[in-house]
Amino acid sequence: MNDGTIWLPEQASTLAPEIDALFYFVYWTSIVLFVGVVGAMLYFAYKYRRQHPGERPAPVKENKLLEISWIVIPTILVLIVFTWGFQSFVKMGTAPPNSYEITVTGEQWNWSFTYPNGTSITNELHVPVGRPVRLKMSSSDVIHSFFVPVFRTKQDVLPDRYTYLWFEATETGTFKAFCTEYCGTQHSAMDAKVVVHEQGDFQQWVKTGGGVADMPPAEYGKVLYERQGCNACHSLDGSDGTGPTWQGLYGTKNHPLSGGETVTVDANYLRESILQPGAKIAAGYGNVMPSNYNSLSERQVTSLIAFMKQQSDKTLDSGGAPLEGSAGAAQ
Ligand code: HEC
Ligand SMILES: [Cu+2]
Repeated sequence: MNDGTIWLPEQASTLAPEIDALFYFVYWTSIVLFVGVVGAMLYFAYKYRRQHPGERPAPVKENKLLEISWIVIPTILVLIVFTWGFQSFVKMGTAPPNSYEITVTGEQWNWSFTYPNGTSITNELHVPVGRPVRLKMSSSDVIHSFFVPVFRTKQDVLPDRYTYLWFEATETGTFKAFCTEYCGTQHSAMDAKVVVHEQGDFQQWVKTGGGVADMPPAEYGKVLYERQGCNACHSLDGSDGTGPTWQGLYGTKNHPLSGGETVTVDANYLRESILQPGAKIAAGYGNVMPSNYNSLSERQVTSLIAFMKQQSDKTLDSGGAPLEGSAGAAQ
């Protein structure tokens, strides 16, 4: 394994050594040329400096060999870089036919990943080691760009069309992916964890819907709170964010809404707030909660509510309790 250098991070994909080799070819060629050109310049400046006020330099005559070599050598260098780079470029653009496909959606300011069996997760890309993986990517708002430095792959993610990126991981471990297209206020926070598993562990992970198939609702709700990105806007410790905190939320009577009326925060209110965030707006907040959570499964919504309930010391006598233990399909 290559631990990385001051210029490049460690290599964790089959493409990485090739990309790095080209980078270092350009890098060392540049150093040699820089030292040669600047060295010659300094030497000549010294050697041919004016020795006395009346000195007139002799006229410079052409030198065929010198002139041909400064045309031919750079041309060869440029052609090497072009051919080499073009080969890698074509390779990066052509996923092997046996690739495992994962659907990626970029959205201000989260990445979500969906697997062939419906397992989906936010801000965590889980992949198998030693198997080509192809990402089928699109954006639900502006242009984003998916970049995994240790894999040396980067591709723009556009609204209204699919773009693709593939890699084959060579190392298990946890790495980082970034958004590399400025996409708004929280662009710099739009990153994701890339977890490379052994093949068997990966199969198991996907089969259990990301390791959550048998989790009790409140525990699964906690996982969803992070995976679905609720934590970007809702705190658990009472601090204010883009959205209201969940601390002590469940069971609140006379919870104020933006129109001046109030509600009792029971499971049905929470459910509606998740599935149709625009229906009732909490007083003091904007209508900015994403509306795409209406695609959450029944089990996911129930689990989120169970988790919110756990974050509160209040209870409701009737009608409000989420259905405990209603573990539905694995998702
Ligand atoms: C981009 C920020 C953002 C994200 C992400 C987000 N929310 Fe919200 N949420 C808000 C805002 C802002 C409000 C207050 C306005 C409103 O009621 O729609 C809100 C309100 C709510 C409410 C009602 C709270 C109250 O005090 O009335 C619930 C419940 C809720 N969100 C659940 C969720 C869940 C569950 C998730 C993750 C699956 C989530 N939210 C993700 C911004 C967000
Ligand atoms: Cu982005």
